[in-house]
Amino acid sequence: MREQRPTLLIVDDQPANIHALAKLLKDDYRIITATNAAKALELARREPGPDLILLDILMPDQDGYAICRELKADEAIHAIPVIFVTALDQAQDEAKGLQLGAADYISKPFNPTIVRARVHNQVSLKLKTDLLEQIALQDGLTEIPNRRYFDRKLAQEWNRQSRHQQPLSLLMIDIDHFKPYNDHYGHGAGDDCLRRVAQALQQVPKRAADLVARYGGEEFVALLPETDSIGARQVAGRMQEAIHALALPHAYSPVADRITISIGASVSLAGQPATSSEALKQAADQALYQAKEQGRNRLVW
Ligand code: GH3
Ligand code: MG
Ligand code: MG
Ligand code: MG
Repeated sequence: MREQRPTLLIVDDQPANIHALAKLLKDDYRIITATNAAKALELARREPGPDLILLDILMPDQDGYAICRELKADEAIHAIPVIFVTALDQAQDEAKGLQLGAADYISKPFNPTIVRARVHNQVSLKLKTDLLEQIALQDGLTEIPNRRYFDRKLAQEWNRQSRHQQPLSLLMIDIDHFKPYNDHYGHGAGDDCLRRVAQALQQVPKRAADLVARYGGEEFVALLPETDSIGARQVAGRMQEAIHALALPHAYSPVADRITISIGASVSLAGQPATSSEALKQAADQALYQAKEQGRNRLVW
């Protein structure tokens, strides 16, 4: 479990400087430290990443400006705020640091109370931003990832699998005859059903990189990186079984006595010229349409 205190990464080539800052901040934060650029970047990239980086400028191998530039150029870590803590006290040094994207700049010798206050302010802002991001990417009803998150992941995985020549599978999942369910059992029961289906679907894929999201309404998607059609078929089959096992009664469905799903699947094959992630989505959508046409409660490729 993640420790409750926010994490600070202190980067300085001189252990005595690290010690002075750590002493000042250790009661309120979990402290991790690095004395060179390579270690600093490694710790910044390790999950869960730091909530703030205190960065020295004058260091023998790679200076703090260069580290900051690298942090800000990497999409995965560019949102971690950086405060320079440095002996350089000229306006042009500070200007350079801020222009590189640092959140703040503290020159030495520092006032301990001011350092604590500046660190606190930047960490509060970071935690608020994290929370907003989490809310923006989660579906409010089912609490699984939403379409915005899915679209972002699809773009990332599409680029990755094209580079590494790996298959990428996509499942579009739609609840059958959900309108009559809502009409007869009520909207509240419909919402409950969506939550239970979402939870059940989310538990099916096993790999960390697999993603299940609510695409909209009563439609869900599963993104399965490095998964070919054999693997995706297994996942789809287990999803059908999981929803069957939920046994949510649906007396107004012409296809079964309970809630069922239709699944349209598509795979982008390793080694074949990639078309686009949009085409992958359209193929799954087309397959889903056919699954509905052919009588629902089934998987179509
Ligand atoms: P099909 O088997 O062809 O998919 O039929 P269907 O009735 O499931 O499809 P249709 O698109 O006609 O209806 C979807 C229904 O899903 C209509 C809408 O009221 C319901 N729905 C969409 N979003 C929500 C939601 O957030 N909560 C609830 N309760 N119902 C929703
Ligand atoms: Mg130094
Ligand atoms: Mg439907
Ligand atoms: Mg639908």
